[in-house]
Amino acid sequence: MTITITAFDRSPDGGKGLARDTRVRWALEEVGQPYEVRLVSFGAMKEPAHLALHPFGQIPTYEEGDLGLFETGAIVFHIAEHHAGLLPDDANARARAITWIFAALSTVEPPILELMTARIFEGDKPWTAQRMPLVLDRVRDRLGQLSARLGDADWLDGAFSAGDLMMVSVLLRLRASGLLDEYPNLSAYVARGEARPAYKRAFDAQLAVNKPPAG
Ligand SMILES: N[C@@H](CCC(=O)N[C@@H](CS)C(=O)NCC(=O)O)C(=O)O
Repeated sequence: MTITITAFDRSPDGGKGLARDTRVRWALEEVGQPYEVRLVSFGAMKEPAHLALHPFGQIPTYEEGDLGLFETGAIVFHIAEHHAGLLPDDANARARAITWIFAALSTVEPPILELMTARIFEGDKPWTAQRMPLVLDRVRDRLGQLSARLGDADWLDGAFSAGDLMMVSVLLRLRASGLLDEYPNLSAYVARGEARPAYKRAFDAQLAVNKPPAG
């Protein structure tokens, strides 16, 4: 059955791979599943046809036969459950890998998104300068804890898993801030993720859509 995902017809990041279709592409590349991409504009995302698939009018979505999914956590989990390569066979190790998907999305990503919001959407507000140290502290708290847990391991719990895929995807959003560089083991962890051939294929596929025109 054909898998179709949605992505921005033009990502606001200009192809840096930060739009969330990249993590879904990455998961599909890791498990070797071909997929098609339907590109949608910001306008089309708020139209009834897309809202029927994604109640919040966002990308990415995932369609396969009768199944329609939204939320990258659910999509990556679904891919990992149905294809070998992203979750260990051992039941406990599998549960722990799934836990890292949740941790990435519900514990690590929120303060990072808060930082993005403060910088990008609220940068011109009079209270931002006062708020920023608090926002940065919250990100550093999480990074410090994650860094301590990772230690000198390559991945969060044994072999690379969907949990690492999600955590690396979330951390990549910090690259431009320089904050990751304060935690060399996390920087190296993210670099290991980016070095995976499947990540590179996913990144290149989104770049082909979003690359700014030459000149
Ligand atoms: N929690 C959602 C977030 C989805 C999301 O924020 N998508 C962004 C692109 S990365 C989007 O569609 N933004 C446009 C909008 O919200 O109007 C997920 O993980 O799938």
